[in-house]
Amino acid sequence: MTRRGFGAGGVALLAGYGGWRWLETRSTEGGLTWPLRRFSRANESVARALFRADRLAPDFPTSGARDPRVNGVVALAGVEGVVVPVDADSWRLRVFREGAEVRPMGLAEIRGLPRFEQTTELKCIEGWSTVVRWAGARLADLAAATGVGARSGRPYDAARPPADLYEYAGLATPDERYFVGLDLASALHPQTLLCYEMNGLPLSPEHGAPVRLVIPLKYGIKNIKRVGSIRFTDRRPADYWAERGYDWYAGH
Ligand SMILES: Nc1nc2c(c(=O)[nH]1)N[C@H]1C(S)=C(S)[C@@H](COP(=O)(O)O)O[C@H]1N2
Ligand SMILES: [Mo]
Repeated sequence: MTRRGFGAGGVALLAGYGGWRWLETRSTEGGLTWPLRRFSRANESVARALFRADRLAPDFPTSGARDPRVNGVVALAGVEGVVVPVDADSWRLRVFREGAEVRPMGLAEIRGLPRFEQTTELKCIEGWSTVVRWAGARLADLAAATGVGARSGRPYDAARPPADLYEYAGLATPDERYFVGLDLASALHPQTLLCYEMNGLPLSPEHGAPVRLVIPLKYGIKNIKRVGSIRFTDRRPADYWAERGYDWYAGH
């Protein structure tokens, strides 16, 4: 090694050690040393900036649609792991606006919203993906028709959302054992659907009947099955897999 090479390496080594010591002595915020925390915040704002309503997940030819594997039965199955169906007639979607409950909606009401079909990829973070034909209502239309997406609580035109929209939406199963948090741009994205049909048939209990979320710009973990409640809020909602170490945004 030349003298010069050693010098540079030594400086880098010292800088590395010094830098690590410096990081270690910084205050922690939410369990992360603050420069790292700031870095992950920067990533979040980049993720938000990229997530524009005109960014669409690809739509595939319907002929390529297949049934996805049943993956994850948290809040669907009893102790034996067997999925226990819910009764679609008595099922209600409970809708909240920052604490205040708006009247619950039945399946007929959700089916009464404009119907959309899309053939998109369901991508699991485990590494598999399946193209699926989905049918359902846009969450954006539900938020607009009921006014639940806005702080005023007044219904609005989904194409011209008001300035007082909430920042987040949180969805949970009826028993609240599985739950996801979404930034509002993702929740109100035109491909974010409350689905009641999969590949031309009514949704099965294993895939989330009566209604599951399909959000193709996010990984499978955000595609909550058996939705029981939706809350529009300004506080970032809890998220089942974010609590277990995955990225809260989980976009791809
Ligand atoms: N209620 C509930 N929804 C859930 C899960 C779960 O365990 N419980 N798993 C998620 C994961 S990790 C994936 S990949 C998809 C899989 O959907 P599928 O079973 O319809 O293929 O559901 C998501 N929604
Ligand atoms: Mo998944």
